[in-house]
This record gives sequence, C-alpha cells and structure tokens, in this order.
Amino acid sequence: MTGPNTEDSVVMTLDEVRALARSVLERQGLSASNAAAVAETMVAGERDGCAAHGLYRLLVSAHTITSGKVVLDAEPVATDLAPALVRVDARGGFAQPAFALGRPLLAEKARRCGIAALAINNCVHFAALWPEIEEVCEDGLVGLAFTPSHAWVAPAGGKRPVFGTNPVAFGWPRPGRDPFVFDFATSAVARGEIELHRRAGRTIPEGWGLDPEGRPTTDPAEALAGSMLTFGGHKGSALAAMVELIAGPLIGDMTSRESLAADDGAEASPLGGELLIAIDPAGFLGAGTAEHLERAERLFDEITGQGARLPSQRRYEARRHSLAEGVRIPRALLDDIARI
Ligand code: NDP
Ligand code: PYC
Repeated sequence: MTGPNTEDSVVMTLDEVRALARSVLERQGLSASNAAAVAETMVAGERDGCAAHGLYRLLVSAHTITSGKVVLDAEPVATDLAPALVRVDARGGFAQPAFALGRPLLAEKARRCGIAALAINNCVHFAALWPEIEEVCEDGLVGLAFTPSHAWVAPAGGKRPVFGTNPVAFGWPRPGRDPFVFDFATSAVARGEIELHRRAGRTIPEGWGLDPEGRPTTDPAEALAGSMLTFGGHKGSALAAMVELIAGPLIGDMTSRESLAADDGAEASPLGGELLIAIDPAGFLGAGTAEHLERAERLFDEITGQGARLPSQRRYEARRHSLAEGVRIPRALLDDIARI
C-alpha cells in the first residue's frame, strides 16, 4: 500500500507527476512537444521505482536548460544512411524526441535486414535507457543501447576520470509478457544514485568512488568531486571503454571527456551520441521464431525457478503498484522543484 501523505512525502498519481514535469519543463522554455517527450521518461522513472531518473531529473534538466546547454525547440532530423543504418541528428535537443523519430525507422530497417542500427547524434542525455529498449522490444525486436556521459569514472587501476557512467542496456521481447530488460551503468552505480545519497546526507558504500586524491571514500561529495569506480573492476572498465568507442567515435560523436570539456564547468547533462542496435529474431529464425522464443522462456524459468529474479522484475512490480496506487515523492524534492 502506498498509504497516506506523511510529513516527509506526498502521494501523487502518475498523471499528476506528468502534469508537474511538463509544466516545469515548459515554464523553463522547452517547447511543448519536447517537454512532453522528456516528461514521459521522468514519469516512467517514478512509475518504476527508479527515483534517480524520476522527478529528480527536473532539477538536473532545469540546470541544463538555464546553463544554455540544450536547444529548447530542437526538431530532430533523420538521415537514411544505408539499408540497415539510420542517423537522427537531435540538433542539440534532449535525446527523447530524437529516439521517437528514429524508433519506427530502426524497426522498419531491422525487419527488412534482420539487424539495424540507429545513431542519435548531437543530443543531451540525462535519461535511463530502459524506456527506449522496452519500446524496441514492443516492436518485437531484440535491442541494445549504449551512451557515454561525462568523464566522471576512473579506469580500473587508475585514479583520474576518463569514462562516463556509460550505461549498457539489452532487451529481449517475450510475447505476452514484459520483456527481459537490463540496463545498468558500467560504473559501480549511476551518478544520480550518489547525488541522491548526498542529498539525503547518507554515506556511500566502499567501492563506489575515490576522493580527489585518489583514495577510497564513503563520502558522496568527495566521490562526486573525485572519481567514480567501474563495476567489476577491469570488466566494467573494458565495457565502459567499449561504450566510449561505439557510441562516440564510431558514430562521429563525443567521448565522455569531450562532453565534459564542452560542458566547460556548467555541470549540465552530458552531450553527445547514443547507439541503438535492433535485431529481428525472424531474420535468423523465419518460421521457427515462435518455437525458439519459447525455448528462451525455458531459460527464464530456470533463473526464476531457483528463486533468482530477472532484471527489471522489480521495476515491473513497482509499475503495477504505481499504476494502481500512485507514487510517493519526497517533500524535500517537491520543495526543490517548486524553487526552480
Ligand atoms: P542498477 O544497478 O540499479 O540496476 C541495473 C539493472 O540490474 C536493472 O535492470 C535492475 O533491474 C537489475 N538488477 C538489480 N538488482 C538485481 C538483482 N538482484 N537481480 C537481477 N537483476 C537486478 O543500475 P545503475 O545504477 O547502474 O543504473 C541506473 C540507471 O541509470 C540505468 O537505467 C541507466 O541507463 C541510467 N544511466 C544513464 C546514464 C546516461 O548517461 N544517460 C548514465 C548512467 C546511468 P531492476 O530495475 O528491476 O532492479
Ligand atoms: O546517473 O550517471 C548517471 C547519469 C548520467 C547521465 C544521466 N544519468
């Protein structure tokens, strides 16, 4: 049960969350269509219990807007590069409208060629990748997504930031069920999570960050000022490098270091590109698609059958609860939003 309002928190419906997000973004000068697309990812974050990418992002996007780092009325433009390649230039706007333009083109190419890629260039990216990957899965496709961010993360064995928090997301469509989706930063946690710890006055676990002198720290402010760490040591570090390469130079866009340099101290959201890859199971499987997707279900059964959970299971459960009962938002966050 979400329960009643308390001294520290307020219960809101998702429509109220949506209306708040849109009105704040529009008051900041974002065009109505851009505000609607951006607000939807914040609604999805709150709905699915991902607070770091929910209404909290209004503070982050408001800062990006007042810093002049995003084009408020950007109209993305798509270019058909090859039978299986499409590019969408976000023209300096937020990534969400660019993905909305590119999604049907990506799906159409993936169905035609079996596999296709969408490069989003010249965008401002502050969002989680799973909302986009879920949409790729809704189109019946397997999806992968990658984006660099700002250079906040030290490589394994190093002490200075080189990588962004560089998320990797994967989705597998499951006919009649929620898709199998995972989406995580290649840093030990997303930066937003450390920011939420700082706001709440909580320490962070060891292994999340180094202070500016390169010493392990549990102080979120020190980790934010110093470097974040990759997950899984050298493994996360190599994946972070891969994301830099395939969603940076490979698509002609910025690395996390270049994004931070372009930010020039504004502390706005990352600038640059995103790469999405979509694969149509029918490309390899043809008439056997349903049979082989059913075999994949056995794999999921073997995971859940021993008490382990699937990634995104927590989100889907939070979603069902939020749709029925609304979401609980901290008053401190609403106060900060009201001050924007
Ligand atoms: P988390 O560590 O919170 O979660 C990562 C994934 O692992 C989720 O799919 C989660 O599913 C799953 N998971 C967590 N615990 C378990 C478990 N016990 N068993 C099975 N699966 C589990 O993610 P991060 O903090 O690394 O990243 C959070 C978000 O931040 C991501 O959505 C990412 O896209 C975003 N981000 C965006 C960036 C950008 O530049 N745009 C940069 C960095 C991050 P579930 O949700 O169900 O718990
Ligand atoms: O939480 O690391 C993060 C992040 C960066 C950009 C968007 N989210």
